[in-house]
Amino acid sequence: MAQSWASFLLLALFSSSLLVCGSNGERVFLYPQSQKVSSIVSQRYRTAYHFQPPKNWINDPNGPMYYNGIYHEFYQYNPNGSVWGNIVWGHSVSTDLINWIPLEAAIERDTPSDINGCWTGSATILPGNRLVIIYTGADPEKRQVQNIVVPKNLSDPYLREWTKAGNNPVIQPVGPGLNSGQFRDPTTGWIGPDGLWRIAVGAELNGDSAALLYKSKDFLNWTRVDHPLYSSNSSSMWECPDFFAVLPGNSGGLDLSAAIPNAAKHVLKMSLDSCDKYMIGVYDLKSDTFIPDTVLDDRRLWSRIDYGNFYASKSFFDSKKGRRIIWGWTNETDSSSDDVAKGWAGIHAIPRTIWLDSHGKQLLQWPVEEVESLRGNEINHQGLELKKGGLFEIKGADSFQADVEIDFELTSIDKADPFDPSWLLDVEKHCREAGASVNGGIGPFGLVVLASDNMEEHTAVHFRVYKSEQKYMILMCSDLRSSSLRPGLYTPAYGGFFEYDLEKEKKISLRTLIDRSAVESFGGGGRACIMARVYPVAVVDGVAHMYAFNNGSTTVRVPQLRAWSMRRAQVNVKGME
Ligand code: DQQ
Repeated sequence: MAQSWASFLLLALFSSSLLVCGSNGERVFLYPQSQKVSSIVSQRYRTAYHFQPPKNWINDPNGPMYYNGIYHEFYQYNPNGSVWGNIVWGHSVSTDLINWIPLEAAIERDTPSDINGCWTGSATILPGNRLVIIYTGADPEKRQVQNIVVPKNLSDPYLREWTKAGNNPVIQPVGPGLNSGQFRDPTTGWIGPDGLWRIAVGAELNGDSAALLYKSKDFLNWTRVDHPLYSSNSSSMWECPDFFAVLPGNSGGLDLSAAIPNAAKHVLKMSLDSCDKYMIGVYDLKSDTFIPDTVLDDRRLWSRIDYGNFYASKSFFDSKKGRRIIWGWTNETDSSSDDVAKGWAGIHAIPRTIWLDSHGKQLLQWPVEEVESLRGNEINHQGLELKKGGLFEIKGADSFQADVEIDFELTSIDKADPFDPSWLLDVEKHCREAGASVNGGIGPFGLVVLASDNMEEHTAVHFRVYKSEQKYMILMCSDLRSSSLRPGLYTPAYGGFFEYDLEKEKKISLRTLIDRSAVESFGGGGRACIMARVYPVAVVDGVAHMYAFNNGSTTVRVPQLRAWSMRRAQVNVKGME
């Protein structure tokens, strides 16, 4: 049943494209000039169930919330084009987090305190079900200030219109050590034991990165606390801080403004280096500071929310289902001129439930259950075995729009190769070296998606198992290097490691959501997530193949493989409003 991976590589060698060694010894594909490369403008790259506006540029998710029965998603939006600029707050509403109704922009650049941009911010539900949004404005001098808006008409279920506070900006970029051009992205508010509201704002403070702490009685008049919530000299600025509480081993969410159980931990998420990182620790009420459980000076070692293309994320407590949900922005990885030609750029990842593992060390994420409403017929295979070189084609689902769940069970863990901690400093480099066709003791095994007939184009999402002293470390890679024959794309081999109790668990799961140009993967039950964008050209006009594979020496069983075609969601379809 399973074919060999090697036979496909041979086919690729003798097909219209040519696999050769690059100057650094890497394997690269050359393809004849005559090969037709489809235009990037094709609607085939536009996602069918990820969040995006009808057109133009989108970046950070802003102020996500559930309020009076409606989910709101705001977003950084350029009303004039498909590159970053002229930023206002786009606005959409939903009852299920998957189908969205587009509305008029909620916050526009029409006052001195936001004339140069209405940047990222957060929503807070105040006692008495009152609602407030605090966001960053870029003022005429391009200083960053914090502004307030409130709904104009609370009887409008969609909250279409918003009124700016008369005393905006409510926070000026002043105070010792503060860089007025690096002071933005206020968090959702929370109440301290003194009954005062608190928010954190991302900043550069004396050259260090900081989540600055502000206090207020009424959410309108704010005072900077004399110390930050947390700061670090390992980096120089944090964008989009997010601060929330989680209970170890409990997938339910917590509302930061409600009573927080003693056993809870706190999470500080920060956006830097084009990725979202986090620390787990405690919020010390006495000192009003966040104290991380572990402090790592080298920020390359900080935990990641996602190892791929996922930035500026923001979470909220969903009181409808008692869970915490995180949204992140995923950029295009084509060129700006491609985006201008397409007329759109940027999507949001599928909203994910986020919680803390029972050891209190690692955040886990899983696509919200509502996305399963898009699943069509189920393809189900059980009891497969993938020997070394094994390749099993998954047929019968729409390979451009699919949800695939595979459990991999190891027949032995004896052959795990030794783990080298230096790989943690540059996991992408390790994913490049230990690619999908490079044999290991256990792995690589995983999933190949959007593969052309002869594999000259494909995206591989795979695992390898390493033994590290008393524990096992799992490498998860999402390798985009062969995802497209089109030149000029950003095609890294993303990767991350997670610890796993293999003796207890035995199985390693992979879930991948394929949505035309999005490949969003969740490994080990959500311990490692990798969001990626791909623009295949050889498969778009034809058939794309999808395979489970194993190129490791240890045979891998697949007790269960399920795949579904995914229906198109109603995402901001014009005329719905
Ligand atoms: N995007 C916003 C800023 C934020 C950045 C501007 C992060 O507020 O720091 O569009 O992507």
